Amino acid sequence: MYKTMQVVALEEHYWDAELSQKSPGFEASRSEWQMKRLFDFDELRIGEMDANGVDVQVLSHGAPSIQRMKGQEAVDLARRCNDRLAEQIARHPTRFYGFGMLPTDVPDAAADELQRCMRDLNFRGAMLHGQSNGVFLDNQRFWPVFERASALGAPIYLHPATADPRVTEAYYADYVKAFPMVVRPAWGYTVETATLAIRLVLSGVFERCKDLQIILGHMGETLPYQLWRIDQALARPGQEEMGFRKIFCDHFHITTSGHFSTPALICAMMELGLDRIMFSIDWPFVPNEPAMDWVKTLQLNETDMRKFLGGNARRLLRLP
Ligand code: GRE
Ligand code: ZN
Repeated sequence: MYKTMQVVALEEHYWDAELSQKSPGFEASRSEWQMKRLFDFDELRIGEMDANGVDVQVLSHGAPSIQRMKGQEAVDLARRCNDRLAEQIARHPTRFYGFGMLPTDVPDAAADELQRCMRDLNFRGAMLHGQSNGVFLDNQRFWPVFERASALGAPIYLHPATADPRVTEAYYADYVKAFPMVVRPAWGYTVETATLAIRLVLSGVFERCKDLQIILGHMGETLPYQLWRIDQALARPGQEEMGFRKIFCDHFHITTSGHFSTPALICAMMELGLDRIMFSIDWPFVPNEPAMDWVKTLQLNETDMRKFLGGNARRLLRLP
C-alpha cells in the first residue's frame, strides 16, 4: 500500500564544509559512516532514498548549525550556507527541499534571513538548534524571528543540540565517557528540546504570533506522553482556553525522526491527532532501513497512511 504513496522525510541532515570547519568538535561522537553521508548530495544520499522508497528529503544542517556563531560573522556565514544549500537543492529539485539556518545571535538579521530563505531561496521554513549562544530561544530578544515566521507562514523546526556545559557537567559527566550518547539522542537532547518547547509556551509568544507553527522531532521529545500532567499542573482557573494542551495542540507538529515505536506513535495520535504527526528519519544519524521497515508494520488506514507519510508535510510546508 505505502509503495503508491509519496514519502517525505523532513529531519534529514547535511553539513556545510565551511561551517563545520569553523565549529570545533563537530565530528565528536559522529561516525565515519555518518560523516561521509552528511557531505553527500548525490549517489549516497539519493541512492539510499531510492533503495528505501524515500521520495523527498527536506534538508537541514546538523546540530548545532549556526546557533553557536556570533555577530556579523554568523549573519554572513548563514547567508553563504543557505545559498549553497539552495544550489544543491536546485540540482535535484524533485528530491530535495530545504529548511534554512538563521543567525539567531542577531535576531533582526535572523528574521530577515528567514524572509530571504522563503522568498528568494524557496525554502520551506527554518531549523533552530538548541540555545543561541547560551540563551533559550523563548527569550523576547528572539521574538522578531517568531513574528516573522508567523507572518510568512514559515514553520520553525526546533532541533536538539547539546545542553549548556554546566548542565552536562552536573547531570552527565560521570556517565558521558562510557555512554557518549547519553548527552545526545539517549536523553540529553530530549530534555533540552522539551524544555525549550515548554518555555516557548510559557513565554506567551503564541499569543503574539497567532500563525506560528513549531515542529518537534523525535515523536515530540516526550511531550505527547507528558501532555496531561503538564497541562494539569500549569492550569490556571478561568484560563482553560489558554492552557498548555490547547496551545501545544494548536501550534506544534511532531515528526517520528529517530523514534520508530508504535506505542509512542499511538500515544501521540491520541493526544495530538494524526494530522499533526509526520514521518521523518533523521538520516544519516539514523539509517533509512529501520524507519521504512517500521512503516511497513503500521496498521493505519490508507487515508491516514497517506497523511502520515507525506500529506501532512505537504500541507504544512506547502510542497507542490
Ligand atoms: C547528532 O550527533 O547530532 C545526533 C546523533 C544521534 C542522533 C541524532 C543526532 O549523534 O542529531
Ligand atoms: Zn536530527
